Amino acid sequence: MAPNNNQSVPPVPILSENRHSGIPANLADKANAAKARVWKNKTFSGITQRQGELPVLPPGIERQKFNAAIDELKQLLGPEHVVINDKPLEDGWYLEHPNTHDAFHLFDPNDTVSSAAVYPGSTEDVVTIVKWANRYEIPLWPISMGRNLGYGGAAPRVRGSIVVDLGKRMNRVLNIDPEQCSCLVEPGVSYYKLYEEVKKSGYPLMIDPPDLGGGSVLGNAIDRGVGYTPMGDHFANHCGLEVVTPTGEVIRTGMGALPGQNGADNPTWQAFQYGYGPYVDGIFSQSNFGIVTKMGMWLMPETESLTFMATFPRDEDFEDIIEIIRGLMVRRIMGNVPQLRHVIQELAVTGKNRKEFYDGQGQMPRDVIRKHASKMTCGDCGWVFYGCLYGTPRAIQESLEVVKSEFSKIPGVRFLFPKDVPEDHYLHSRARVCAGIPEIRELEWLNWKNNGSHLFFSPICPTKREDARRVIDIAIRVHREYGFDLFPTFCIAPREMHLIVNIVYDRSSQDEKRRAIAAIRKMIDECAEAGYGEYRTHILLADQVMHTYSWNGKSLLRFHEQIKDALDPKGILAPGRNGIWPRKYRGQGWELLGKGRETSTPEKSKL
Ligand code: EUG
Repeated sequence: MAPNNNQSVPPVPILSENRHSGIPANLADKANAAKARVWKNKTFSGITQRQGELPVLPPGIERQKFNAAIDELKQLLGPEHVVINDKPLEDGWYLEHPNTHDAFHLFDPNDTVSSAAVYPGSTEDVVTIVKWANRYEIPLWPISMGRNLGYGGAAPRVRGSIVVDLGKRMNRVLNIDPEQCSCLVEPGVSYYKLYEEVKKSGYPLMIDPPDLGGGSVLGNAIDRGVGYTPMGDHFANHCGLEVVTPTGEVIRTGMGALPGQNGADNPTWQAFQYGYGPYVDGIFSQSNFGIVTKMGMWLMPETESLTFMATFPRDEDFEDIIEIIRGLMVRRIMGNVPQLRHVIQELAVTGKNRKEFYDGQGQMPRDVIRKHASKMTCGDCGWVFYGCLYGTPRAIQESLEVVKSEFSKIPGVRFLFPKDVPEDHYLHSRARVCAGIPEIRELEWLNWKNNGSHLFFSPICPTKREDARRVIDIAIRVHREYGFDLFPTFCIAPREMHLIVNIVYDRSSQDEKRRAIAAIRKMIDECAEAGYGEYRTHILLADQVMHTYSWNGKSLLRFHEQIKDALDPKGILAPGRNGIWPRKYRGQGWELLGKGRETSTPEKSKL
């Protein structure tokens, strides 16, 4: 297909213009510029034509039955709220992401596609949809915002599932409580939107955004995503859920189960996480056990912060850096989620194509990275640390002294503060994220390749020198073998680290897609053998990851399956999500456990 570099780039949707998934007006210029850079690196249309009869049907559902079911759903919800997926598949971009398939496909884009999208406007609508799905045994795939890029986007694991797009019509911030420092949100509230609503409220509160602000606050928390302030563990800082179960009951967790006076919400729903009895919130995170329609989230009282960057000269400083960081973090001298990145990411986050640095095939050689880094703000170094200190100006200065003296044990360390770096340096964007202001900068890595797409490899390891070395060595070796540049980011907590490896590939290339998936499969296996597992993964790798959590003959997976079968006897809710399959799918080849086939669907299934 012809490149469309000369075409003008359509402007991004704006949040205030009634687009829940849009960009705030004040970030629109940045977003349009970022999009233009991506368009410059586009060498194919990003639109995939469809094959065969449409829409793609869910397994075991005949077309006549499907059409009758859809007619009924249209009657139940209003025809305008049910949309059949029968158009060409447009990959779009971050702000115009599709809810029809995975924009960053690893297989054929036609593989993990939905049959339709349905847009509920209320919890009652969600109940209606769930009961309808049980009647017809049609699988549902709920999404909040449907971003989750690098992990499958909005795509359903089972072809032909109906995407329940919660965010489009359920996107209100229902409450902000300035005394309890909390809020109550619906699935369609992005970090961009929550930030704007908090600002509008005038209350002195801060939110905790992840690297990109377009994701759903609710969706990110229940997928156990991470941000960078002291409240960076999003699931740990949620408080209270409203959930529609797979058979259409509505429950509220924690204190929400105790009715407030005269029918009001319970006044401690967003204040005390546990309520009474078993703490069930956990089973609605990274699962297919319920559809979360409301979530409470704690907010941080506004505070001063100082974001800084420290560069360490040698790649081999790595283990010593990790030890020092742990010491600072377990003592809570650093109380947020700092990042440690390899210097190559300073090149990538400029938004330039790798060709501008290096025009050879395979990995960019270390001396080429060095040559370019030497001319940049970071200078010739191995690792770059982005941290942030919080509190009163005095407390910040005191902590900074300790951080400086600890890091100075590594010869050649350099500290840089926002005032020291050019206006377009990434440190400023980091400082905003750490101060609770959602950003869009992190997307720049995608320009590394033409038609840049990414896949996250996200293992957890202890914040300790030997473990960190073992995990990074696996990533180094496998990336070398498969010819990908290695982009490691450690998101660090006191006791463990999330290593996020961003595999950037050209999605117009079958070969790159195959190598990306082969590389991640190998890293998952090798890490598991060494005792390290992923905290989150792409929908097509969920089975492999879930099966690495195999202690005592995979007894935990069997426990999940028991819960699944009890809660969802018809197996309608997000089959295969997080590697959990309903009974009727099990043992028929749905599980994607290793290399081999390049489709999500088994050849023979009795469904
Ligand atoms: C990032 C962090 C994540 C994740 C995906 C991306 C950040 C990349 C800590 O979790 O899951 C710079």
